[in-house]
Amino acid sequence: MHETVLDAADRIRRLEVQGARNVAIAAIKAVKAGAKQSTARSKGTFLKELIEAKTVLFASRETEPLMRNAIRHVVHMVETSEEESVKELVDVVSRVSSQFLESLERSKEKIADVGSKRVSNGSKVLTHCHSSTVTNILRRAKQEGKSFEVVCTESRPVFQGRITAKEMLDAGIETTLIVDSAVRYFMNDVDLVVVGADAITSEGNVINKIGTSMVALAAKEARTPFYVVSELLKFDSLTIRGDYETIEERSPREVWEDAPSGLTIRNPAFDVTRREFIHGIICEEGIVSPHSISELISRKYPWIFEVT
Ligand code: RUB
Repeated sequence: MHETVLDAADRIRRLEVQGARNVAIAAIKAVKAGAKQSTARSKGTFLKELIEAKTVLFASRETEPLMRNAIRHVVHMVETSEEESVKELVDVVSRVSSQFLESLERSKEKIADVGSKRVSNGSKVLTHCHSSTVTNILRRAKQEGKSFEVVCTESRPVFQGRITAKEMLDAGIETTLIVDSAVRYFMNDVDLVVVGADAITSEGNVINKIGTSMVALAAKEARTPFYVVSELLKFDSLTIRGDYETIEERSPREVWEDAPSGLTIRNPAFDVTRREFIHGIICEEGIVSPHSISELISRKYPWIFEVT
């Protein structure tokens, strides 16, 4: 196994790289760099190395379909390539990876074009955790000259909300940080909730940082619009076949480093927000209903249902 891949998997596991997009980007760059270091002499050995890289990266974080879709796509393109020489196959990995990264970048900008329109002047926007797609929308709205405030949750146990808060302050946006349990307390002051996504299921439910479903509940009670921003490629195609998205459970030490012995600590990283709580999914195709997400994905990315 190439060091580059092991190192990327390790950084992803330790949350040095966080957020679904960044995880997928780091993984695909590692696959690309790993392929360049390959000493394989045949297509078979090269593919074996790629599959090993896929296994290690998939295991680094369980609830990351964008990363899985990216890597599956690259592997599939190599498998179905007519090229036989390793040198040519390395070029295939390189080209397909770069195209994937470019299309991710385009999606991010399209999402910002659409999402920033929902941020109105003088409004207050609440977000949970740190989503680079959400912060990109908010930065865009600011660049468009809008004046608005952001409220971010700290996002226990590892405080990704602080990343959001710093990014917002750097963008010159008035920002308030709250503890996660204060969401309902502030919900009536908020005009809009925008959160990211790690996974979208075939039923249109969304999986995001633990606590997102409670934010959605509070938003529904207060009649505050709740939007999810996500690239369509966060769709988990296995959910259409009946599989459940696995929810990653992280170390109890993240919650309490020197907890008393005998105490059970549970630390799920994500939860499921059901589609009836979601006003819309802001994606590269515009704002869509979670009900129509499967159909849209099968039209835009049919390959997603074919690769395993
Ligand atoms: C991050 C998180 C983010 C999504 C979307 O969790 O839940 O909301 O990953 O992020 P963690 P992005 O910090 O555990 O990875 O929009 O950047 O893909």
